[in-house]
Amino acid sequence: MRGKPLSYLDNAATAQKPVAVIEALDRYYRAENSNIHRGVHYLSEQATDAYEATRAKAARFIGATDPDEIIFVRGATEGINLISHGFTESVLQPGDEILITHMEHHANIVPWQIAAQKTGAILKVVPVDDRGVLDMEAFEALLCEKTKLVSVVHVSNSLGTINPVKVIIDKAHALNVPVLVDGAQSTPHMAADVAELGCDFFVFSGHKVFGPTGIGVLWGKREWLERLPAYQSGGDMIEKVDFEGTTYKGIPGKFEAGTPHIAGVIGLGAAFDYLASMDRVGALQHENALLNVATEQLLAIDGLRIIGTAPNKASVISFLIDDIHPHDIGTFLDAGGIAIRAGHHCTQPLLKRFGVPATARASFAFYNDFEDIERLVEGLTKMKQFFG
Ligand code: C6P
Repeated sequence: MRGKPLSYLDNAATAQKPVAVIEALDRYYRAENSNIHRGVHYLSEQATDAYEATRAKAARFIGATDPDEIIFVRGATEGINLISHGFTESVLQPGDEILITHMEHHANIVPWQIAAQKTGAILKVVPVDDRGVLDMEAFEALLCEKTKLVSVVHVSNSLGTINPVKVIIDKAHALNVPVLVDGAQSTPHMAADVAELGCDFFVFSGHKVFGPTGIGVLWGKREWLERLPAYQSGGDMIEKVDFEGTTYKGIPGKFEAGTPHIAGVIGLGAAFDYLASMDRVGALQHENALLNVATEQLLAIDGLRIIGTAPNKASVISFLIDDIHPHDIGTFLDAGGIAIRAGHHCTQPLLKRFGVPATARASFAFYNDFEDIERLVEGLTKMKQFFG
């Protein structure tokens, strides 16, 4: 990178891809390219089998038992949009409430704002404290019989906070309120188990779990997916079309209109295989060690302030140094081959809550090492000297 070795510390934005994923994409396009569910020929059968095999792998990846409850979408964003569309069409009424938190990504705010505008429902927001921990007393106070859905992020992309989603789900279910969990930032680090969590919907993006971009997963409980209307319509999602009317396939087909991202699904399948062959508990321990060492060494830099100091965190560190603009921090580090993200991380309301328009963010994956941290700290020290 710019003549320097690379320290890739922007894993929360997207992860690097294992060779197995790149080879699966290459093999599909080179030797197996074909459309699915349509052809009677060999290639189409092969592609269909590989596509459907990934559905079963996706179910195993998140502890779901029924592969039909897996819907392939473009990513976490589209998964949430699919559910918000369904709730707009068939659940929400004027005066109903949708409960989200102050630490949501825009992908889990804007779709609900639109749903509220269209239906007359009201968006309620659970506050966070100065460490970036959810205010659970406020959550309990806001949760009521008017709440029609709780939609909450599992791990904050800006702060790293790991939210107590199991507690949230249990409390919501006690009032018969369904819960959507945004697993975009939890799935890269820890094994999510929807059966154990008991949530009603779970979304994540393929590119953050070492798979291709443009593909992701929405999981929903069968009863919910059967109840919600189709999101898009067209080929492949129908059972029978007549000019007088159309009948739709059952799940998952009902939600997968048109030719899907077949290569993406196959590549994602290779990412699931890769992760299944890994010691994920060991990987998480390594990431936690990186988080602890990086936190300690960054805090030793004079003028550095970490935004997001929850006791239970994933390996994401947002920080500021003196009054140096985060974009300048990012640009300076980039010149030394260190890739971080700078900006609002698609969480403007959250950063406003902390009184800052942007932060610099270093986020780790299992393939990062302690040398990456040394280089980061060295880069920031040089930057401080540079800016005087
Ligand atoms: N966060 C980040 O740098 P998509 O773009 O659909 O793959 O994922 C959206 C999304 C939803 N929820 C959370 C918690 C996320 O972190 C993201 C994506 C990236 O933090 C890109 S903004």
